[in-house]
Amino acid sequence: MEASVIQPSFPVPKESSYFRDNPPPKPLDSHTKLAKVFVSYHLHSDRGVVLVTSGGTTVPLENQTVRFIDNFSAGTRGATSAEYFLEAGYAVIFLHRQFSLLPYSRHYSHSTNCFLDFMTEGQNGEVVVNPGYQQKMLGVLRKYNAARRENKLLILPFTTVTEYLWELREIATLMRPLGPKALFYLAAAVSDFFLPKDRISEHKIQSSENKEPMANGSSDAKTSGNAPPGQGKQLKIDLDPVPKFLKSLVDGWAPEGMIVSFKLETDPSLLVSKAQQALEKYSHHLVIGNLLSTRKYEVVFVAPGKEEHWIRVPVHRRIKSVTGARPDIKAMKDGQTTEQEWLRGE
Ligand code: PAZ
Repeated sequence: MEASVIQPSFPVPKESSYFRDNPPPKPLDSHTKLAKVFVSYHLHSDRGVVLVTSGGTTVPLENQTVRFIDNFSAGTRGATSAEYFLEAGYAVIFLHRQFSLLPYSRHYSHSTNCFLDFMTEGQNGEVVVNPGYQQKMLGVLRKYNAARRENKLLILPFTTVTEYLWELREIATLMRPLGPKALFYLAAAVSDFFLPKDRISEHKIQSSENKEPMANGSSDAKTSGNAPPGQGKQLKIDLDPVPKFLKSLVDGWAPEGMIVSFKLETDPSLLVSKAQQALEKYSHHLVIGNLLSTRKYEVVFVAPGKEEHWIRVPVHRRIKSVTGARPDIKAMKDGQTTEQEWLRGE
């Protein structure tokens, strides 16, 4: 099946109609309850509360979703930053793409090692941590346990862009009483486009030439196209623009909070100007720009009235990771994912 995406040319829908037309995710109520209890718990402490968003959102192409469009993000930035926020004394609400990296467990999940490689059999047939990993794992475990003991980490998942936006609006609104103690650190990679509820097919989009009606009774004209005889039909997806929620966040949902957004680009010549444009458009506090190819070791801070400021991991630290003798997580530094990613320059 060949897919071509036609970019929309009509006006961006308003926030209210987005929420009216795209229903909330099923777990929103339970997530809201958890977030409410969490925020109340920290409300009268000196502690800041940060909402860290992490991972990429999906745009489902079918209601019973077989295919979806995804946004790039492993969750490394978000999960790693969450750990640093916790160490700095913040309470963290970690709103992440389900199954992406999580604070603390990220050191052992999604790596080239199977988690069983971290274990070995003890003298009495018990499972113990491999001596080579003991020291680091103890450090990670202690930090993880401290965060749990002090009720400083709330982990909530999303998958689709609509789920993300519902969750963001709900949590931000709940965080309003925190005033300037609320920090928003928006590292998630959020789709700019979505397929509205009224145009999404219920069942799996068919690639054959049958002109069967869809289960909802409609024709599949929205997602079909002509094809040369004897070939599967093309898939044409007509996406709507996602409303610019950063504006709603800054002006309405979290007017007193500090808001840090991220900007990911692939063209180096666009990065700083796009970050500046975002700052001008939404009037928030900081945009952290990064390029897909170098995001592991350099970012640029763009803040109102300030010169752009680059932060780079020193070259010797990068080289150390890449040339680490053993292809396992011991050769990795905080904030990096797999050694293979480093070797690929990702
Ligand atoms: O999750 P990750 O570490 O693989 O990537 C992080 C990131 C590049 C998604 C993040 O730093 C970022 O730039 N987020 C915003 C993406 C955007 O412009 O939509």
